[in-house]
Amino acid sequence: MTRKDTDALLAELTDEIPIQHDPEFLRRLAANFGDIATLYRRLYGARPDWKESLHDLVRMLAGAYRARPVQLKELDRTRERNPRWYLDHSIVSTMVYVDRFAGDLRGMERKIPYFHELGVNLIHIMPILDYPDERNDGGYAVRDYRAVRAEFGTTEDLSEFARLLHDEGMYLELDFVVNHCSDEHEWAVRARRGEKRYQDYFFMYEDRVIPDAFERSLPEVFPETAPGNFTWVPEIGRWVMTVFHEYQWDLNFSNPDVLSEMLDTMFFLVSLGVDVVRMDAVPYLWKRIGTTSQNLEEAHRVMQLFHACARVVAPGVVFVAEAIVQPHEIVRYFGENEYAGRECEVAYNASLMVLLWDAIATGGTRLLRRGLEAIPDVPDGVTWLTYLRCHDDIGLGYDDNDIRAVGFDPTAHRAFIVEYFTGHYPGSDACGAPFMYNPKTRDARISGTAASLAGLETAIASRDPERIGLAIDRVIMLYSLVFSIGGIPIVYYGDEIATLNDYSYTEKRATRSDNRWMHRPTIDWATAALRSIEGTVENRVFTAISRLIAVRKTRPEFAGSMRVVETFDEHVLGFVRDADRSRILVLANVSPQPRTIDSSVIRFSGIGPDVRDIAFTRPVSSHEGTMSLPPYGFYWMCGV
Ligand code: OTU
Repeated sequence: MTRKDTDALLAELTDEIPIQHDPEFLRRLAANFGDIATLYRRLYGARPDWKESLHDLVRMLAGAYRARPVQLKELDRTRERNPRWYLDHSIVSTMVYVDRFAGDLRGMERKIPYFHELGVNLIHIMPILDYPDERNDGGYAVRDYRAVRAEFGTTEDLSEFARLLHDEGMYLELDFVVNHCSDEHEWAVRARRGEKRYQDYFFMYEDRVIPDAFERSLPEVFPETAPGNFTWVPEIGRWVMTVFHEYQWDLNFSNPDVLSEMLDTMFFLVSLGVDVVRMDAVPYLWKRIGTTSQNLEEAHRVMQLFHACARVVAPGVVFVAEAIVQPHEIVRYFGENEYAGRECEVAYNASLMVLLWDAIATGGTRLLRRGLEAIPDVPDGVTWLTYLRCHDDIGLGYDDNDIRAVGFDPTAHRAFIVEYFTGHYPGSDACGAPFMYNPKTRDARISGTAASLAGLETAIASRDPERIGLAIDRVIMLYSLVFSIGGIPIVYYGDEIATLNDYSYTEKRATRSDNRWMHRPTIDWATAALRSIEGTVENRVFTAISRLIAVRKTRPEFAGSMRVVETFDEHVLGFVRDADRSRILVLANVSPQPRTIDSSVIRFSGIGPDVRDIAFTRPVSSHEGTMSLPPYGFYWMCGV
């Protein structure tokens, strides 16, 4: 639509509906209405009533704006003046399950000093909205988006927690499970009762014709436990689309009522004080027969529309895309062309995550380097979430072409990675478990905590101090890359004290068939207290991680640009990070052997000749033109 068309539409609207005479709302609406109307027409323009439903949407935005608490409106204004607040190098994230970390939301308040001690300040709390007791996918099957699950507290407790975080200069991140809801959600219950309005919120079919047509090209997310993408619902005699588990009903975004309802829901959540919204499973938001129904253009349009509406109601809020897809598809969630930087400001760097683990398995940097060099350009003003572990499995989502380009066979290499991390490869100390092996595609993913995957569990069982030391060094080296390579780093809760796999999930019906629970630990605070006792594993890891975070916060280079440098050793990764007038050179040995490299690397990288290590202020051990790195050793170097 042209500017003239959207202006005319907006004029119609302002005449017709009592938009609150608030200059701020009207200014933001005018600034973003062009995008809103254009996107809306692209998605719903084929419907005869699209203009009326767009009017309804704007009315809803006015209501959401009015309901936004004054102190959050103030925060929005501050962030409008500093729109890049989330790009600051001082932001370091963690993600925690409220119950497993602190019991409930009140308990979370008491953990704020722990967050300070570690140095994290963007707190992602895992799903806490009301969900059923058993069929809940760890909270990703929401029964009521407007209520906190009773065991965690209330929505007031959540707002209070957000307020406390803000007072401490911290931020709150919450999931928005946007693609599906629980089959116990009121919409699903009413659909099952036969109410047409709510049946249209989902994808429902009386026979197998359409489901079969979809199935021909739809992949399976949980092939072992939830094969197929449709579930028979006997009460209404219909097949319902359930791409994830059979109790997670996919919402139908081709129905504008669903869009409006979910937007309204999101505004309710952010009005509680959420700063960062994690958009769960975004690639799946739009479905079309004959496609994989992932990453479709309309899914991007829906997100761009969400973003444009948020710029009107809550411009201080930032979106994270949880799109665990191929590298070239992930970057599209930052927005492209006229929407560059205006879809999601942040995205999980799933590609880098698996490449870090790849470097451990191979003891080399071939694929990691290739992947770093091949990370597609991203728009200005966006950033990555850089992580090693999260609550999900590790999917081997690298690009086959990259694997081939470095001389490996994609199928054989993936099989090797799975063998390595499940501890079946000779010499591997890794202790992970295969997740969702799919015999049709031979695809497997991996579960396990960072420490167990890095070999600590096996090493402790062997009582061999050298092996234990090596495993600890592996974890620390990996985290040193997470903190230095770019993006917002995440410390997955428990990793900072080297938590091992928890096998008790097999004892409970709700978790038994999902081994992702082995890396969703219940923190034992007596064990965590060992972090202050010198020489313990917990102490060695916690001290290093908190130290690296503290150093990162002092160095603006870590928010600057990154460039891979040649080290002439395939076991040593090198890159520089640049601020306006200063540079840091990072070198990391990803292998269990000591490496000696040519010190010209320092000169060629533009720092030096005299350098110092700021990571642990260790002397850089150089000798006659060479420099050595111990097994899994690393330096963050700057000139003196
Ligand atoms: C997400 O993950 C969540 O992180 C999971 O915990 C949920 O189970 C799931 O959504 C359903 O809500 O497939 O293996 O491209 O890969 O959304 C994890 C994105 C997943 C998907 C991702 C999904």
